[in-house]
Amino acid sequence: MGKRGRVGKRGRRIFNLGRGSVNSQAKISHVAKLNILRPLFGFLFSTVAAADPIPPDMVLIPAGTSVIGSEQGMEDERPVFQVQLPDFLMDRTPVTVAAFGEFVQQTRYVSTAEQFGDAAVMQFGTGRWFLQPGANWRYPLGPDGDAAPDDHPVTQVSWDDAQAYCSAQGKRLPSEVEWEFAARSGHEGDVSYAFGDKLLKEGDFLAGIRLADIWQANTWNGTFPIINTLEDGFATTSPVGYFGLSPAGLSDMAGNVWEWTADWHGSYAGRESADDAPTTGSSKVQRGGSFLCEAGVCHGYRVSARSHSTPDSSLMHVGFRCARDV
Ligand SMILES: [Ca+2]
Repeated sequence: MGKRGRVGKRGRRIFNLGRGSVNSQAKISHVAKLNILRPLFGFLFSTVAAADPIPPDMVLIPAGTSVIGSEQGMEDERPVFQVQLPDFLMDRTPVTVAAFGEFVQQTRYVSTAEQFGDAAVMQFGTGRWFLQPGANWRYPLGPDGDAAPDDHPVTQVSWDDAQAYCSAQGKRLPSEVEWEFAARSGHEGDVSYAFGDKLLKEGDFLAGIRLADIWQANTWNGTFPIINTLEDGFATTSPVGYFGLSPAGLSDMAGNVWEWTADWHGSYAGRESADDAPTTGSSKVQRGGSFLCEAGVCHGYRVSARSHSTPDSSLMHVGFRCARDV
């Protein structure tokens, strides 16, 4: 997995920044418990352990049926269709900077942004996107910006980078349908966000006084792209797991960073199952919204919202998580 050649010609790097930027644009593994029981059950244990395929950093998404899309959503979220999926596993959180760094150290992988020497950064205040020289997964805003914190989702990674990482872990990127299915998992009926229907959770009472409401996602607070009031506490990325856990046990499925999926972006017209995603295209779907999404502009952190970019795009508000068959 050494250094690859430059991906295409620079002029072909067309950033479809999608709504996220134009607008700018559990199961706990039983392995630990079983290790305690190992001396007691000897041979029997080995049989039980082999039957438990869920690593601690992943969640089992149970098989079932679900609607995909929203008739109230943007044009590319319609028409709604239904899918049936088997059990599968999803990473609990987006891949962190530390985890990606470990992968780079082990494989000497060189990311797309490092090959090009730049990556896409949005100018706060104007919403203008530009290719920032020296921006990459280590320094998402460029060499003069802060280093990416270890426990934040890795950004400035292309679809190709995401694919390479997941493959090295024996995993894969989730399909677009799997991503939405997982976001909806654990909810009865329709739901707005992976963590529920309310972006603000009412604060608890302390000594008879109700504390401030709690944000459930890292989004854009205020008027995009001019004013970010930072009510949720973060101007860019936030630590994984900090915001709104879904009933299925997944964090950061709304806000923080958009997440690459395996699929090409295309219309839902004619879709009838999980198996008929487009086989070709120019851009790959991202899901989940980001810290740049304001509800009045893109509202990209809804379960059905979609964005997309060319596979060699590296952006300051896009990361990924991996999935795996059971
Ligand atoms: Ca924020």
